[in-house]
Amino acid sequence: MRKELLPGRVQKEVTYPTPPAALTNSSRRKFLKGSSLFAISTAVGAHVPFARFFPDGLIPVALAQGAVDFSAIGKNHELVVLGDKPLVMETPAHLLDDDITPIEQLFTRNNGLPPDRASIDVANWTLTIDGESVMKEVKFTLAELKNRFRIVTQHLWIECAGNGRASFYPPAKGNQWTYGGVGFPMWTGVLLRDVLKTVDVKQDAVYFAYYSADAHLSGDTSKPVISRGAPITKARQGDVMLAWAVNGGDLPILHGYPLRLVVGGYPGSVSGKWLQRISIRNKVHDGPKMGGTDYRVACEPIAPGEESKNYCILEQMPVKSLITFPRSGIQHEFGQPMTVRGQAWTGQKQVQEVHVSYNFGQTWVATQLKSARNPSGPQRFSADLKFSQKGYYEIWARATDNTGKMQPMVTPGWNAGGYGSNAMHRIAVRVV
Ligand SMILES: Nc1nc2c(c(=O)[nH]1)N[C@H]1C(S)=C(S)[C@@H](COP(=O)(O)O)O[C@H]1N2
Ligand SMILES: [Mo]
Repeated sequence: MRKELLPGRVQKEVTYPTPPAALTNSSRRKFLKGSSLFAISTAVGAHVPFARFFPDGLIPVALAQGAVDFSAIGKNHELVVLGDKPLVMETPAHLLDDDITPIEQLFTRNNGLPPDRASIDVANWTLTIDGESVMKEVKFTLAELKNRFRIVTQHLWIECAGNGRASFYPPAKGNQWTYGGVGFPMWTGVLLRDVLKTVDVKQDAVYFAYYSADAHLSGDTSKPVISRGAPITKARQGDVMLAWAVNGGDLPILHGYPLRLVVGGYPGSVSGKWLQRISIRNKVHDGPKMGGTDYRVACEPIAPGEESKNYCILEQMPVKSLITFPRSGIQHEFGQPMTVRGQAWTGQKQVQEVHVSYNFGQTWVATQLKSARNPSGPQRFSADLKFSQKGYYEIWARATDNTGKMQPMVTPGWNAGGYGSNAMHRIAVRVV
């Protein structure tokens, strides 16, 4: 059993059933067939409210949790599994308290199946640069990338555009990310702009797009699962990397071994993993996950639940922050100052300030905010809070970027895909 104090929703401690440590294949298969209230309840070891509303075959999160062997994939077992096929896991806020997120704590977002690590021949892995807007296709081996270009190491946050989706109402379809679809690792590689300088790019270039080695859930690799990109002007900036290492080691297979894009400030979906090809396009890229409601939001504001006539591609991510210490639910000794810290980031130039409140937003305390190690890097904030009486408190954090935009209290801009939620993070503490 684990006990937790959650902000707002509950005023006293609630107890959740512990998910089963592991679920055998046969019990899982049985569950998938049965999917009855009884089957679900026995599988998670507790009564599941509203189980009758589960569509057939949908695995509740507690079951997916049991379906993942965390140590086999090199992941911290506290990551929360949002789906196991494809594998999607988010990081609880307190596991993002390191300046540089340890790789075993980085969230994972797969759209299909990663290539088999054993099948990857690194010595012969090539990156092809092609497309309507290059005069001549060019290929680079990994060794050529490493030898011919300046190697850089940069601290760049990566955030899934759907991070925060769970807060939309009416609910938005897709992985129900809460706050942890973000991480702050250190990437090593070369700059895409340096590589493009050696390629004959035509004047009419509009967009760059990636193609990768992952497969559809069926195993089909004949067409891409996801192939996204960004305006060519972005490719010319210093925060777009072709990375082969993270936190000083090879990329783990889950995170794109042996090569991936890391596009600073943009939705994580642009940071293509298992990178094989970059196409320089003479139009906005039209690969899978570039159209419909994928990574696109209403151009003009719509009411929640409404349909939009015009969709615009989500580019720079909005300003955001996360309280990474203390952990929600802790008890704090009265009379002692409480250190609050976190991470803040923005798709704009930089985060200008972060404030915290412990009285539901009635007053705000300016935090000490560090500058980023490099452009598009995350920034740490911290503050010491003093409480004048014992009791239940919520700590809220609110970041403001260099354009003057600040995080809203509630989820802004409802959109069908549930993208770009940057509502403030809140934690609950009890001062005793
Ligand atoms: N080839 C490929 N690249 C991909 C994806 C994918 O499914 N296939 N997922 C994207 C999405 S939606 C996100 S949010 C990030 C997640 O990166 P991570 O799993 O390393 O944290 O990878 C992006 N790159
Ligand atoms: Mo994503």
